[in-house]
Amino acid sequence: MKVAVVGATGLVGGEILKVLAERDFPVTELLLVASERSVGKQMEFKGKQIKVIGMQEAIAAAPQIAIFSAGGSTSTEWAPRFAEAGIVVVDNSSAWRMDPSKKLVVPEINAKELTKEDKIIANPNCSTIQMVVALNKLHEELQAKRIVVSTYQSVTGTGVKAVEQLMNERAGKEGEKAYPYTIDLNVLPHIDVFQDNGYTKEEMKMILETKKIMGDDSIRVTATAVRIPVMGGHSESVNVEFEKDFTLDEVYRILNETEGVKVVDDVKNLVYPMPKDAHGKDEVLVGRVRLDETQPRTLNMWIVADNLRKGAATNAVQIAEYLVKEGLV
Ligand code: A2P
Ligand code: 11C
Repeated sequence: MKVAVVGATGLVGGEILKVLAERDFPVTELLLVASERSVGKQMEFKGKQIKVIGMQEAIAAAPQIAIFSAGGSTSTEWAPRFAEAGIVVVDNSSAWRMDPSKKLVVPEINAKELTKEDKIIANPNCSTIQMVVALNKLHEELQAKRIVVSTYQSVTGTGVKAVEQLMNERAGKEGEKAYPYTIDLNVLPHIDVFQDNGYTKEEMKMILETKKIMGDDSIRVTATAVRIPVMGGHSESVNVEFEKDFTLDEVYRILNETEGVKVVDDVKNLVYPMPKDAHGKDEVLVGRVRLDETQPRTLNMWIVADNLRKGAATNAVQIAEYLVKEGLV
């Protein structure tokens, strides 16, 4: 496969290169693509130096697959141009996710929906991916009615500039700011832009994308998305009410059978998921599983994953792997 990584110089782009190499994705030629600012820069893939190219040059080189992680406006402008040239785009941005004509894919859940007609495939938001990976099988067996989620999100979700802001603040240095306030030793109840309804766009992504991926509009979802001065992964406190009755043993059985989930839950020995442990891993870690004692058929759980891996790069590469395996590209 001739593969292009668009946004190769970014945080997610770098992780995509790592994941392609680790999983031995069948790459015959790799095109590293970024903005004009980076054209000519050298980057390494599997021990080889590769020169970064621009968008037009990438289309002319005719890759079969392009994995985009260069922000929404770049995707809005360029993904259709790649698709028109016959290149299948797996897009990490929010540009196409809620477009009814585009599939929003978490391979463990709904890759089967993909066909040869899908030329732009959307990769969900990181905080949505880890939640639906943990909840989908529970939903299939117990029918989720309502989900209340609060997130604790790593600065890596914002990109290179935010990591630099945190590091500069820690070192007492001046520098560019990715956030409107200090992030070190602080918490910002604000991720992405505020909408007219008072929610942020990140919160609305979790609400809308969850229903689309699970293919069920009847699930009620509400979210509060929060940025914390942490690297390595996003954490989520999730309260979920089900239609059907269950025991905690059944919940553990379902979670243990869920593809992509690792149960990390032994509070007697102080074992629970933390971003530090999720960092660099592809699994979604689930712990602190317990009954909500205030109402029946309701569960509390704590879900942690590396937002740059399963939340972005790994999920996108898994979509590409599925396309190759099923001969859709
Ligand atoms: P560049 O490094 O040349 O700016 P992050 O979110 O981690 O900051 O990364 C964003 C990625 O998207 C980078 O690789 C960046 O390239 C790329 N990018 C930003 N704008 C464009 C654009 N207009 N065309 C192509 N790539 C872009
Ligand atoms: C964050 N979830 O942590 C965001 C990053 O829509 O793909 C990913 C934004 C997106 O800030």
